[in-house]
Amino acid sequence: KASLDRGATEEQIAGLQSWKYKDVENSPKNNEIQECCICLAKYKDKEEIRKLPWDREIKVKMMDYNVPGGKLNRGISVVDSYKLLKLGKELTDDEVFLACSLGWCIEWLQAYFLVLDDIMDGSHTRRGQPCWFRLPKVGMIAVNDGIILRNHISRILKKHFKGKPYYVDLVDLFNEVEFQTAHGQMIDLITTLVGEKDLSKYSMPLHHRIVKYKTGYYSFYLPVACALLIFGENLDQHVNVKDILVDMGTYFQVQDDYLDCFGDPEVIGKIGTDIEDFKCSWLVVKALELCNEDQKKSLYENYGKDDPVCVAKVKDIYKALKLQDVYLEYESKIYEKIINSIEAVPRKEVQAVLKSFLAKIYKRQK
Ligand code: DMA
Ligand code: MG
Ligand code: MG
Ligand code: MG
Repeated sequence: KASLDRGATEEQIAGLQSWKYKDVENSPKNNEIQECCICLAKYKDKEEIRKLPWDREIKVKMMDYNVPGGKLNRGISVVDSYKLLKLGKELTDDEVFLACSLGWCIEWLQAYFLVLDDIMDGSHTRRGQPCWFRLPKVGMIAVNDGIILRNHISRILKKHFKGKPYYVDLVDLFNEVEFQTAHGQMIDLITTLVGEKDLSKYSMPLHHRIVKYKTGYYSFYLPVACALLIFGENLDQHVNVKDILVDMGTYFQVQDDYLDCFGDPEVIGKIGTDIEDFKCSWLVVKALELCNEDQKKSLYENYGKDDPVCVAKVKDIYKALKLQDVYLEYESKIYEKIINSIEAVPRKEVQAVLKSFLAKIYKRQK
């Protein structure tokens, strides 16, 4: 697929989609219907879904609304990485199922982070539809929905991985990565505290620290680490791989910051709020580095205000500073740097995993 918006290839998508996200929660491999286990595959026609207890039906809607609709890059990368580690050897049905389960676990994790992130960022749309908490019947119930989404992960892991030699490492990995992400989110949020809106504290090192934690670990390290674990590797021996993936995550979040302002909402599926939210975005940090005194004064006056006139003034400064060109230059430089570090990794199959992931995001438009 050579389309401009990048992302995974049809074949890579088919890899993850050989199992639907709900199937891993209640697969034919484990037929007992548990209190909280929902398998929509069972309820194909609308008549049957009406017969469901209403609480369960609402929960199915919540999951359908939040889990499956993204680019699925993270989930797909588990399956794709695992295949590459296997050097193209045909996977057994069981292996495909395990890789898909972990892929979907990451998509559940992503759904959980996004439901809560959108509340905290006061966002309006996500994946081309209103943010979950914006639905009149949802509101702050979305906080608990986020918790439910997260709880499913532990259950999927228990259901399909308990008894595997790497089970403890897997649970520990998800816990650790959630810890890193929540702390990244914490720094992201406390830098924007009302009453302390002071642009002078924004710098590249602060930006780097935020994005490394809020994005790098769960979006890039986690999918590859999952694949390495089911392949039987010891994660302690892949510290260099982790560092490269966290760098890739930093690059990915710079793209996210850029697209928040310059992306097409129709394509990215969300309306940017970084300027209104006083976020420590890559764009504002770059602007502060490059601006003159007048522009600096205007940035201080207009950044972080929920007013379209102020937002437009900030965007005008970004354009005057040619941040679009600065970004393109950053993108080619960082790409080259990451490729070089990938080529220093000893094992060719691990290099292939990293290159495949990088290809999914390079020059992405969404
Ligand atoms: C997202 O940061 C980080 C997490 C952990 C969801 P963000 O708020 O910039 O993401 P988005 O632009 O998708 O709201
Ligand atoms: Mg957000
Ligand atoms: Mg956020
Ligand atoms: Mg963003």
